[in-house]
Amino acid sequence: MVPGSHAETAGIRVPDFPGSSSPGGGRYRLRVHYDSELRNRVDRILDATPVEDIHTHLYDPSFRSLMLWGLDEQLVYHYLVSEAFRHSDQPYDRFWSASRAEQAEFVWNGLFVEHSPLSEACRGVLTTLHALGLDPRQRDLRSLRQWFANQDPGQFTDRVLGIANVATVGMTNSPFDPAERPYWEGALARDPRFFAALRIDPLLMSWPEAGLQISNDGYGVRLDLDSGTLDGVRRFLGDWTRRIGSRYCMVSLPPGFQWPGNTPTAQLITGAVLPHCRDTGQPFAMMMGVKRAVNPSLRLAGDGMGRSDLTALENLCAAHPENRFLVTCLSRECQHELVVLARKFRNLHPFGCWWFTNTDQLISEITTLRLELLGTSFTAQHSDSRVVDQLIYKWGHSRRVLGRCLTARYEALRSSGWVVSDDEIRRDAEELLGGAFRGFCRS
Ligand code: HDL
Ligand code: ZN
Repeated sequence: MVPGSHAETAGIRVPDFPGSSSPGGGRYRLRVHYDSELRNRVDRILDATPVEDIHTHLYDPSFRSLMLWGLDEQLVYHYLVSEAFRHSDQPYDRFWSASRAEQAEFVWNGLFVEHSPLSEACRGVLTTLHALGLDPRQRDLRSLRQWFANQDPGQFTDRVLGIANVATVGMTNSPFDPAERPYWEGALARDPRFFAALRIDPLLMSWPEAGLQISNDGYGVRLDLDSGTLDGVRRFLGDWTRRIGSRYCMVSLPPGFQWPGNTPTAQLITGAVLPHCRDTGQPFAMMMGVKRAVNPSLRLAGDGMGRSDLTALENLCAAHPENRFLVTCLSRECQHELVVLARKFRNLHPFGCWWFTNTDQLISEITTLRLELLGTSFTAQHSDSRVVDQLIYKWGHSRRVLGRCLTARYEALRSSGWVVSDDEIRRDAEELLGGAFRGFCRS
């Protein structure tokens, strides 16, 4: 029994086998202590470990109108919109033509007043309000809104980053987004806590339309993907990488993505994106398994998922050992295969519990899978936040699940005679919450 712990001992009886050596001879008994003292140490260290949030849809405050924050924005988060429609026969268009405040009330009434807010995204709103010192039990949206109305966006952002202990935020920056592009063409007083990531879905998923835009930008690309066009795309990627100071480039891919292949997606990856990443020394991030617009009436909330064929990933990692791949999968069924591929290819770095896998149960399952097969050579989570406030709950919830998973591994180590120090727990936490990513990016 570890001194000072309130451990129940759950012995796992191990059948005697010849040659099993154990203290004092006789039956070797694997004894796993469940120890709240260790769990408290792990949680305390995780809370004190600043996070590098490597993928979000947040913008630094200098992007003004693009930065989303506040209760109404939390409530109209697309995760909650799709959940709210499950309790309503209201025509979709009536919701989309309503004001932000009316949309927020629709969600609030449907998911928080008329039903218990049991989902992860619902609980997230409550965790965030609670951490900000607000009490939602009055069910009084008006008074809650009044509090947010009195906040300054910049100070609010500082407060949220402090509560969530998030040191850096990876943005999603698309040169194909007409709302964002003007900010990059003007003068920006960047917030150093927010780093850029070049998002290239239109390039890879909507050729030749994207080719037309790149051609209009003066890169001399043609619609067929000959060497001149691929060189023009590389120059486009290089110029935007320098312009925004991007740390990696990213794409989300449908379940049917194949590589190698003669699709524009496969040809552009081979002939432009991977050479660009080698030129810049940057990883290529692939988010695999999204089915866009499964229900178009739900707009951003209408995307679905499917199981990806990770043979494409295996082929990419094997054919391009000099490229590095950051990968997350949307399908629960892909997680084990992704981890096994990461054991085979050191140029593959799994990250996060993306979107529909971002639930306590699946974060726990995926994180345990990764710890038990990869140690700490992965990035445990990214928040995918769209509203600044969400950093509080996305990281609060994920730290607790990570704490549970890590504690279980340390308890298993102790039962095998290995006791970790606080410094070692701190080192592991730093790796899992951004250090492994920085090492993988060589940055
Ligand atoms: O493609 C992506 O980056 C996804 O994260 C989508 O933006 C999705 O809408 C989302 O926000 N998931 O969390
Ligand atoms: Zn995202």
